[in-house]
Amino acid sequence: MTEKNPADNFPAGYEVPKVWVWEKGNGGQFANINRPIAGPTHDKELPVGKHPLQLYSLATPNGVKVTIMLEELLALGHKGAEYDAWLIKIGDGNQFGSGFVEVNPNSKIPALLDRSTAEPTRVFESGSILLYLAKKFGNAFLPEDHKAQTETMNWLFWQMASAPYLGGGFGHFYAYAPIHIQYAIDRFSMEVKRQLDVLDRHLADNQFMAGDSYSIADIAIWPWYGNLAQGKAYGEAGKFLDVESYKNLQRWTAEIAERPAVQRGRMVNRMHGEPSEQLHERHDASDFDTRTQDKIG
Ligand SMILES: N[C@@H](CCC(=O)N[C@@H](CS)C(=O)NCC(=O)O)C(=O)O
Repeated sequence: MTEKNPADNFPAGYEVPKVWVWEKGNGGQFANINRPIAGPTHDKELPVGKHPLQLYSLATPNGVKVTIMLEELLALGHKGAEYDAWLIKIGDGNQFGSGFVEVNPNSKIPALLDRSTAEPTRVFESGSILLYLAKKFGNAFLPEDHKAQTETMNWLFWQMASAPYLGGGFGHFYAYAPIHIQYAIDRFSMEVKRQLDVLDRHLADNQFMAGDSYSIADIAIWPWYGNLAQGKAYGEAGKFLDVESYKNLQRWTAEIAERPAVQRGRMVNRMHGEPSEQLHERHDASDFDTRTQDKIG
């Protein structure tokens, strides 16, 4: 580590202690749920519905990946992809209930329980869930061709590794931190702009992330980078990062936004935005009907 003058630190005079100590409520939007300890905080069974797949989630970008995938599978005619989507309110700490922790020991949404297997199978981490569902339904949205399948995996893993810079880095320090720290905002804006450029250059020569066909790589990337490209993430972040200038990313974002399964998927477990776009829980395909009528009417 380079030598640092405590007077230059923020707050001025702060010296890094030898051992970090948890001080509850260190500020910021998620101070009430952040904790340095894993495991459940309370006993709470998870509800179980009638379908083979039980999803415990919220319509954050990571959650929306899975509901889009399930709606896409149903649109392809895979009846086994019928699902119950239960709401996990992470702001209220539902992810620390004992039942949820049994499905995801990492206490993060989304978490899936597949009850169609001999023993129920738990699946956590959104990338793992997308791959699990693709394989379960005959490599749906996973190209057979060796090169395209490898590209799909490249971009799926790229998304899993890159989005924490966007959300946990840029989004946190731009929108959620209790103070604006120029060093942090500059560092993560630089990285997110670089990521947007990576996508934009790739999409100049490719219709979708893995080439000609829409895949789980698109389903993973769109809820994060498509949302940002549409100016829907972190308040004024779209303008701040000049997302309009990434023309190929804009083309890809708009094309995917047109898909009916994407429009349905982004409504499920949604607690924010227009009430007509929120479907807090989904237990049947008909649950969308009233929302759609509201939108048209
Ligand atoms: N790498 C995980 C990240 C999941 C994640 O960060 N989920 C957030 C919401 S987007 C969450 O549950 N946060 C609650 C918490 O941190 O306590 C995935 O892709 O599934």
